[in-house]
Amino acid sequence: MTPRRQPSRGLFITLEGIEGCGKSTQAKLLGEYLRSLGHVTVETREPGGTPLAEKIRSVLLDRADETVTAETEAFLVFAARRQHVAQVIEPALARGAIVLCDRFSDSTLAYQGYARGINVPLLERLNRLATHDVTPDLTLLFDLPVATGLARRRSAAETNRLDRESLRFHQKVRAGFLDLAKRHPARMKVIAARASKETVARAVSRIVTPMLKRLHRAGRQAAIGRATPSGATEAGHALR
Ligand code: ATM
Repeated sequence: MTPRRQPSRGLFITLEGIEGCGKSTQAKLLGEYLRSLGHVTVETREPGGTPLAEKIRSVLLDRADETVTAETEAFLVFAARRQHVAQVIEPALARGAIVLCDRFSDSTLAYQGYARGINVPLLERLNRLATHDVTPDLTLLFDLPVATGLARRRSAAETNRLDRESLRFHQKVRAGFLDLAKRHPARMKVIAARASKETVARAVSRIVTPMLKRLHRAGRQAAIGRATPSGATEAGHALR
């Protein structure tokens, strides 16, 4: 498993949390905000984001009457992720876009690891294979009590196979996300998600805005790097 992460000029932001935490709404609002500032964004989701990965999503979330093992879930998610990273995320970052991804690797650790019980370090290794070491620059974790999230979610028109898991399962997912945030404090920022969507959106922009300045500076440096005679190095990724 060779690390193949190339320096890129874009910014990779993931949005995570339990069901009903409001991350999809916040992804949309953040995308609008970033585009209003003139940034190019790519909004995508996992599992999914390419035609093949969306098919895998349907299989994963299907409510058919067949028991699905934890490992089956993990392999489906990783297959979808490899395709998504290769086809969408890496090219977008290479073009300098801001990629907003609704769920990514932390969901696998929270759902298939902390909640289903697959060894987390093993999932982390498999994840490196699936992502070729593409790691978010920032992960926004929208946190709220499980009962609140599930009540929101279950009032929605459609529920999927995982929505219908027990309260205990979703509590383990939430605890897993919070543990990951403790382990990765520089990358993962916890946002209280019980407030109104406007209040949550303000909390998001307070975190994201300073990163845009650094992205802008890095972009300028990269342009200067490219303008120099051959042999000069390009500026690396904005935040690495
Ligand atoms: P959304 O409803 O947030 O799009 O997520 C779809 C489901 O995929 C979500 N389930 N519920 N409830 C969590 C699940 N999922 C995983 O189990 N592992 C993963 O790695 C990812 C990305 C999603």
